[in-house]
Amino acid sequence: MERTRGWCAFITVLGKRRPPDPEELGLDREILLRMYRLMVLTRVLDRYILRLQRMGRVALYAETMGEEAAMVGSALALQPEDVVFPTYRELGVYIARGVPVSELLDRNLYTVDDPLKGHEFAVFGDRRFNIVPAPTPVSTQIPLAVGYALAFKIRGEKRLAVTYFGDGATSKGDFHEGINFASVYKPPVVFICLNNQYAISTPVSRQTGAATIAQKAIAYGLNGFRVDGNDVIAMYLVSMSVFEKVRDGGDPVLIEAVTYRLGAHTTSDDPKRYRSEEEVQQWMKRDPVDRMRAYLIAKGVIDEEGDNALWSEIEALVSAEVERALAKPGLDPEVIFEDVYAEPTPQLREQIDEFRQQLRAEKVMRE
Ligand SMILES: Cc1ncc(C[n+]2csc(CCOP(=O)(O)OP(=O)(O)O)c2C)c(N)n1
Repeated sequence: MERTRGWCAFITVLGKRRPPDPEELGLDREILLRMYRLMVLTRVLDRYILRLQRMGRVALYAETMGEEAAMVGSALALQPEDVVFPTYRELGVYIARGVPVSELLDRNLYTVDDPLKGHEFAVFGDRRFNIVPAPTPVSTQIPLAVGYALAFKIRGEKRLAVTYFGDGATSKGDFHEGINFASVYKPPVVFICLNNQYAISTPVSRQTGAATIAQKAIAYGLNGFRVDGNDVIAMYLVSMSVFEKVRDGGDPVLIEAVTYRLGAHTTSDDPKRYRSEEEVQQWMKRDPVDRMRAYLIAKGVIDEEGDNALWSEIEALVSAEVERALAKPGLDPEVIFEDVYAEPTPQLREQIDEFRQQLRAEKVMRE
């Protein structure tokens, strides 16, 4: 990896040249298979949640398909004590952090075991995994991550705050305020922009006049790296190197992962209205899961039979978890009032009473 001040480095491990052997990359079979397994798990779960939304069981879902490598590769390079500030789309990050599939389904299906008790659009957050719940407003997690990192620095803790965000978020003040603050106080924070080419219908060419997102770091006196975000190995190696340096007191860094959202923005979106099928097909050829499979087969890490067995195993695992989650009762509607105030305010008590009356009236009407 080239670490140049004032320029972004282009990294393609699996580019046109001969793909390097795992040994040349310093990676063993175990870590390569782990990356692949987590990407496959993310893909299969993502497809299941999408189908559950279409069945009317999930309220709203932001698809991950196409961005698995950028998410899994970077998150696998983190330490458990590092704190992650994701967006609503980072299913691959949650999975790589070790969040069980069952909890992700409880969250999306709002079952009785939903860790966030039905609050908010289906995003995950949990202290056990050092994941801060993703906000719905775009980019507000960025300054929070910087503040968290500053606290680590003041306390002398060797931990990172890592924030994920999209290309669209880089047009918001929060991004500029966060990265500017980080450039002055230099806390241990890493900014990861998942440049999936679109912010809903706005293409990245209408988002910024700059040639890259990575180069925005330069204006703040920081390093920016532009990485092939559909190459899980490149994402992992760059993240490992960057995280290690920042953890050891190096300056904050911006990583731009160049990738593509193969699915819709959310289940409320119709991407056919703003991008061509031809464009999607071009990116399908760079599908990160297919690329990793091709690499592992070419290098003899896995064979066709082993690959089929892995997909079947993961399909069976996710399908069993989906069945279990669907069989669970839903949340008590009243939990929506919990966990906001330690003691409900008088206005909230009034609303709870009104809500109970309404539920009773609905019950009577049903009977
Ligand atoms: C402050 C704010 N403005 C607008 C929206 C509506 N909105 C939701 S997601 C989104 C696009 C975000 O795009 P990007 O940051 O590129 O991330 P992506 O969804 O592509 O992963 C917008 C405009 C919002 N949630 N918050």
